[in-house]
Amino acid sequence: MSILKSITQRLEYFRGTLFYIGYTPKAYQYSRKRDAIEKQFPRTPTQEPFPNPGKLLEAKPTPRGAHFFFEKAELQITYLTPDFALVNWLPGEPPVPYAIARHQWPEVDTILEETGQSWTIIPATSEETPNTLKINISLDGSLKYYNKAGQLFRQENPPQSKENGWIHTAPLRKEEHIYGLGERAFPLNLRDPKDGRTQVTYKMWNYDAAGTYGAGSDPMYLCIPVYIGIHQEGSYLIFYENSFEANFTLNENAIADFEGGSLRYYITTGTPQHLIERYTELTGRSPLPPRWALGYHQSHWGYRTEEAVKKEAEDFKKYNLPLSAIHLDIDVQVGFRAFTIDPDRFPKLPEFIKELLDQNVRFIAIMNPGVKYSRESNLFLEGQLLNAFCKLPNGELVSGPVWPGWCVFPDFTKPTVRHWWSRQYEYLLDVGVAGFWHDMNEPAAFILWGDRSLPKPTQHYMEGRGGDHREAHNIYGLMQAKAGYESLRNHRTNLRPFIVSRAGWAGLQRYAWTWTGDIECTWTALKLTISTVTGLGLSGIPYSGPDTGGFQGNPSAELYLRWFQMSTFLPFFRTHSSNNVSHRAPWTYGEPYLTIMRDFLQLRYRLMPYFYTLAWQTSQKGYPLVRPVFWSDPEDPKLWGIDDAFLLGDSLLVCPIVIEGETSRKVTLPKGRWYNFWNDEILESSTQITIDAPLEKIPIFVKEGSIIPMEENNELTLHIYPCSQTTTESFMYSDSGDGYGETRLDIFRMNQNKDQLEITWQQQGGYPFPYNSIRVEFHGMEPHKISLDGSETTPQSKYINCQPFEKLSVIGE
Ligand code: NBV
Repeated sequence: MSILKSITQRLEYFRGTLFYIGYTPKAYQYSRKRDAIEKQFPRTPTQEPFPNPGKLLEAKPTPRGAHFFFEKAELQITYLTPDFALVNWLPGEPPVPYAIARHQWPEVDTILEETGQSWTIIPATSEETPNTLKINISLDGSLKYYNKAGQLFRQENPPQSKENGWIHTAPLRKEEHIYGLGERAFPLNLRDPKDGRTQVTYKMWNYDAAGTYGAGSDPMYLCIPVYIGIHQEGSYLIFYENSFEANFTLNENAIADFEGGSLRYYITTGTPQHLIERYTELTGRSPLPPRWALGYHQSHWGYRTEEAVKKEAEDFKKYNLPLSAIHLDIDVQVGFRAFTIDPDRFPKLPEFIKELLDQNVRFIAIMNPGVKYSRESNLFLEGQLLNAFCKLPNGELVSGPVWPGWCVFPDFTKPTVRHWWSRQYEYLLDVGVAGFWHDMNEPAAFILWGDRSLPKPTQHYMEGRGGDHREAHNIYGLMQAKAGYESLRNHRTNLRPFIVSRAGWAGLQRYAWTWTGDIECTWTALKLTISTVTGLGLSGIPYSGPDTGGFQGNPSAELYLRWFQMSTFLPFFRTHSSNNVSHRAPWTYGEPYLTIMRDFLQLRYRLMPYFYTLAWQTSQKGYPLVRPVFWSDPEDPKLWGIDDAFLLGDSLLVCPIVIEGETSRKVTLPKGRWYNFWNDEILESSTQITIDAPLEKIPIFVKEGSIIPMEENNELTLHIYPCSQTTTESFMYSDSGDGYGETRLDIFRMNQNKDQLEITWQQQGGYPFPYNSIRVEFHGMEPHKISLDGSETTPQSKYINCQPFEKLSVIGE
């Protein structure tokens, strides 16, 4: 590195550090104040604690389940579907249903039977019902869950009630793997911390991992009390509808220890696909994003002026790099205040945004929820009139230091506040801002010690039923996202909303994407991104991605390149970096890195029809775009622990390089045959194989039977990867890319019939076919004779050009 560069980096770091130090006195004052408030308003018990519910006294059938009366507690079991039940232990105040998207479910008949020392409840279904859930209730309050095959897939001990909250213990099997819990900086299997510990306690408390975090940091910004368990006797999902702070300990038991609220959880069983489908049926699915959002986003905490943003967009053009959006961080604001963009530094914002848009680049604006506590701030005055800000039980405003200085915090659990907040986005939408980036919304405040959020006794409206920050904290970001989403949806009705939110809770997927926050700039962090993004997907959040290259620090050229190669296949593909590190973009490190990154970036854009079809599938079924490797064969225990590779959809297996200096890596292929994406070599499912990965490649495999749609210059290429025997189905979803107009689904069926490969093509929907020409490219075979809707051709190469067809047959070898 040149001496000049090194000096510049040091100066940048120094400037960034000074920036933080400036907040120290306020952070000190706030930490003391918060502690004093928590002492002044101590918590009162909400219930009589008991170590167990006592003996079962009575069981009564109810319309879709049963009600059990124990000496000290009651248990209500309600079936939503024959394989999905709500288990509710009383006493306990019901939660405000912030997570829940679906409230009405079709009738389910159940049968309650006394079976010796226990009761059993089973749905009354016909043989054809694919999945069922049978629950056995013992006289002491322990529960056992069985699937349709009669396998016992989960057991729970009698719950224990505390003065506030509950402890729920479920013995785990030795081989059981656990995934989910929202955003975690741990291996995918949360039971395997891989750092010498035999157990980990994961905290449910959205937390600003301020500045930088790495493997093993906990909690993180976005916690969700949902997990998937998988073992030899099946798999299941459990979601606790409780937003209070909690500790989830995973050792030989899974222990969920809640600081408040009721013990209320949903449980279902089936394949991972089925679990996610059910969970997102309950908590909602991500609407289809605008197509551009699946492109590349560039960001840096450091673009201060119009010139800086302009230069960035121009450089992307200059280097022939596609770009979909630029994110503007807090330094474009006036005094770091929400909903401001400095008119002096952006003197012609609407024209400038239009200019960017003409180049297909969107403008995304950041926003923090804290409102500057000052009569100089209009937002503060408006909020005061509306009684919008969080208060203490004695009516005093809650204030804490954030970027603008002392801030007050809108209570997003109040509908009028959400509505008021929603209106603030409108003028920025009119100016042309395409989407919003919600930061610091755990909510976060600056501290020197203790918790980085609001004092626990802070009062919240909670849709009228009242509550304090202990319950509202984890849903704060979720409700801010709702306000933002509804604003974009209602004010700009012809375009789809785009919001990326750092914090959230169960159901965030209905409103926003997320990114994995201030991740450190290391190889371990690169690898960690795979488990964090995959784990979020298994918690119902399908759109996420990291700050490519890491947030805090300057990655080596190799680290940035390897990270970039991985991010090419993640739903949210963005480079972002802190204000005290060097600007980072694909050209930063010169050649050969620039050319390689350009190739990957172009591949990402060529894959757009594949990504967009996955996005459509997510909106229909809730499946994450990025899936764990075991998704393709959940019955193979060899796959359960893999977290250095991932599936993008069902067809692509992506194996990033996660170790410095490596130019090959080991890969485990799930069952079936897989094509090496780079050279079409066909590989059988295997234990581990070693695959070359020179700097310009990472191993990628395509599952046999796949048809991968790719696009370039208005030409569609259908990449055909023949299957050995079976019939497969592939889809391609298209529409205008934004808005709510006509849609179209192209359905391809591939069938291998002895030496003949047949592909049929059907179309649904009114959107016209969006390509000028089509190329069909065959992989792993030499086509000798092709019949296209009856007319025969002899191809000269591995591809043909054609128009949409109904049936294509190929003879080849
Ligand atoms: O707004 C500045 C940063 C932002 O760049 C980053 O992405 C967020 O995660 N923000 C955090 C606040 C400051 C963090 C030290």
